[in-house]
Amino acid sequence: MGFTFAQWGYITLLVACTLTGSCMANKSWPGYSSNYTSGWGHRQVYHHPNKTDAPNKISVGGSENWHFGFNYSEWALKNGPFYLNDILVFKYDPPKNDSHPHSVYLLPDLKSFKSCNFSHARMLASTTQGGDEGFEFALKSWQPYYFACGESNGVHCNLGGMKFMVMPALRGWNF
Ligand SMILES: *[C@@H]1O[C@H](CO)[C@@H](O)[C@H](O)[C@H]1NC(C)=O
Ligand SMILES: *[C@@H]1O[C@H](CO)[C@@H](O)[C@H](O)[C@H]1NC(C)=O
Ligand SMILES: *[C@@H]1O[C@H](CO)[C@@H](O)[C@H](O)[C@H]1NC(C)=O
Ligand SMILES: *[C@@H]1O[C@H](CO)[C@@H](O)[C@H](O)[C@H]1NC(C)=O
Ligand SMILES: *[C@@H]1O[C@H](CO)[C@@H](O)[C@H](O)[C@H]1NC(C)=O
Ligand SMILES: *[C@@H]1O[C@H](CO)[C@@H](O)[C@H](O)[C@H]1NC(C)=O
Ligand SMILES: [Cu+2]
Repeated sequence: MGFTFAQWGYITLLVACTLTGSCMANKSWPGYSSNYTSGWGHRQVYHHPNKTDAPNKISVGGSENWHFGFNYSEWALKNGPFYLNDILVFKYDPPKNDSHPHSVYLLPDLKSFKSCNFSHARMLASTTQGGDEGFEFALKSWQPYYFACGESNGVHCNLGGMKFMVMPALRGWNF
């Protein structure tokens, strides 16, 4: 009978916070839920994005995959914008003696991207990592990403069209 210790604690907190006006916004409060839209303090709480706002998985080049002789800059323009936390999937065949291998590099800036200068590039995926389900890369930061194939001394990047730039867009700015 009577209140449990936890209930008393809760009631005490309620009273204390009513008196001090400091009650808002502790997410660990009982009764608080992330779906809670209005209530004590008339606080408007963030609505979770629904499934249509979830990160997308995009196959780079679509059905073309990642190969020499396709304009990936154009593809990126037509298929964008891509959003923060979206996942790009690069699919390409592992090296065979009858085909040229590919890879995925990140170039450090616009200048090196334009000139396909790999001297400070970072390899994201080797020539063997594009098989099966492909190599996945998540756009985790709000920054420009300069992707390019690093094979044949920059020829795939320069002449083969195997480069594109992505600036992830932010979700939730459409309300
Ligand atoms: C929120 O609650 C947690 C756990 O009860 C506590 O550690 C934290 O200090 C509280 N934060 C604020 C701002 O009251
Ligand atoms: C928020 O709502 C969703 C769907 O309506 C539900 O699945 C989820 O459990 C709710 N979350 C909380 C913390 O109540
Ligand atoms: C999800 O959000 C979109 C766009 O805001 C809306 O059109 C759609 O009806 C929503 N779906 C659900 C299940 O709430
Ligand atoms: C690729 O497409 C971009 C954007 O449409 C264009 O600016 C560029 O000239 C194209 N590159 C080639 C080699 O056609
Ligand atoms: C091509 O690959 C096959 C098997 O992987 C190998 O037996 C053959 O020697 C290779 N040919 C050349 C020209 O490298
Ligand atoms: C490539 O970039 C490096 C470092 O930014 C620079 O030192 C080098 O001269 C560049 N190479 C060419 C061919 O521009
Ligand atoms: Cu290549």
